[in-house]
Amino acid sequence: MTRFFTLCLALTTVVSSLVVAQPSTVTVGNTTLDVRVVIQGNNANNGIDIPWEIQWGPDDHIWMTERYGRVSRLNPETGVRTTILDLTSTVYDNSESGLLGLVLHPDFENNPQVFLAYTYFSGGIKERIVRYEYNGTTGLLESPLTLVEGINGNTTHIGCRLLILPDNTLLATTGDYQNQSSPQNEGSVSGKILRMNLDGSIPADNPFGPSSYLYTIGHRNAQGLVYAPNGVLYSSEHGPTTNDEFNIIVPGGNYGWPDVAGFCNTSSELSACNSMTDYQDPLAIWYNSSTIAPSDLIWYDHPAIPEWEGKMLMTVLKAEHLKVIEVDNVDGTTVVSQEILFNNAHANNPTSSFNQGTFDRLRDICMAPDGRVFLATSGPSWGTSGTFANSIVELKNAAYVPTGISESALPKVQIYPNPANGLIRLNFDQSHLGGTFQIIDQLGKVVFASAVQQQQLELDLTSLASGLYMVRTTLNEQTTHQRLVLTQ
Ligand SMILES: [Ca+2]
Ligand SMILES: [Ca+2]
Ligand SMILES: [Ca+2]
Repeated sequence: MTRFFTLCLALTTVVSSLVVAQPSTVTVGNTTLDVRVVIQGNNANNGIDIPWEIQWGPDDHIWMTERYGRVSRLNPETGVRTTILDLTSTVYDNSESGLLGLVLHPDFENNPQVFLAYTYFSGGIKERIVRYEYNGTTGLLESPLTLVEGINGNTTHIGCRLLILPDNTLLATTGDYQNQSSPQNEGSVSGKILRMNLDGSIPADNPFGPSSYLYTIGHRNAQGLVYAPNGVLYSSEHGPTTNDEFNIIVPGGNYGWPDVAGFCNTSSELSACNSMTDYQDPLAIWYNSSTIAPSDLIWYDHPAIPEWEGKMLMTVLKAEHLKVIEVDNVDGTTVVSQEILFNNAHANNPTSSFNQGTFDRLRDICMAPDGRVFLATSGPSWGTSGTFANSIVELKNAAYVPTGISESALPKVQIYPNPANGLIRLNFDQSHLGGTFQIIDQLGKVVFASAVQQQQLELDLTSLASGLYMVRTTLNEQTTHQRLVLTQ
């Protein structure tokens, strides 16, 4: 018994030493943001392993990859994480490789598809891009369709950021896989950004021809992509020992690597980039004396945190900060301001301060439709799983009051019973008459819609699957939402 307690004490000590204390608030300009840890742990069993991609889904959950091979839906309110795909036996997970990119179909309600990028081993380290179907009944990713595979990989320099453009084509970054002859070789898909249709076929208008996946060439290892509301596609890219890059991605562009690093500004670089077709210089570089390791990019387009509205937010690994990037509002082709947040030491000395960030290494970011921001953190060091704490952290301006349409102006609908086993009665307020109501499933799909013509309505919903639904009532552009739980 004594040995048992000793063991428990030892385990408790090890685990608690890996749990990182986050501040309860952080300040951004005049705005105070509340900090809340949604989930934290140092391995897959006690929380989360290294989270690589987080994206907000239409089900108001965070969809997340962990590098060792798990895909999850994370409830951002409760921290409950649900595995929707276990790829641990398929993924090759070593150093920076593993299960990395994830993106949801932009019209997820009608096309519940999830795209993943990961490394696997087949006569060498390779990379694969796969499409899955999300089954809302089983809560699992099913029916994988391989879009592209056999892309040369390595334990580092493997890209894997995914983005879907407004024309419903999928972009995937690939790294040079430590092979510097690949990025300028148009016969290789490594060191590139690839563009494909959502079934893996090649778009007819691809810039290197209808039989080439290539969208842009000359990349070392780009791991940030955002399509901004100004119609410009921005990218972050890891540089070698200096010269991390912030680029505008144009189809057919050559981004210079390995002949040009950062700006084309040395004599050998100038002769190289002058001989390239459609060479593209970066908008900004970080820094001349070291690298910062830039990662995910989002465009923050919400008034909840006014200091960030209309700017890009970029997570930074090595230099442990969140970078706020503002571009001009004419055509978005120049950087007009940059700010380093959550690492005062680095902000005061951007060329030499590391490992002093408030949240440690910041790998990924997403935002909720109400303006909250979520960060994926990965400990204080570049290392393997199990050696540091990872977390998903919420940043929220609690003082923000939404303006415009008032949610509370419309009275609630009474729903009986709730939870229900299929038969429900809705009691509408007199003021609802003439409006409409909808029942919406977890994927945002409208499963029932009707006008409000009478105050009491009985509905038979036994044909719907068990689960959480939303009853949405709308009148004169005012809307109210209520939860409905079906337990069939
Ligand atoms: Ca993200
Ligand atoms: Ca470049
Ligand atoms: Ca240079």
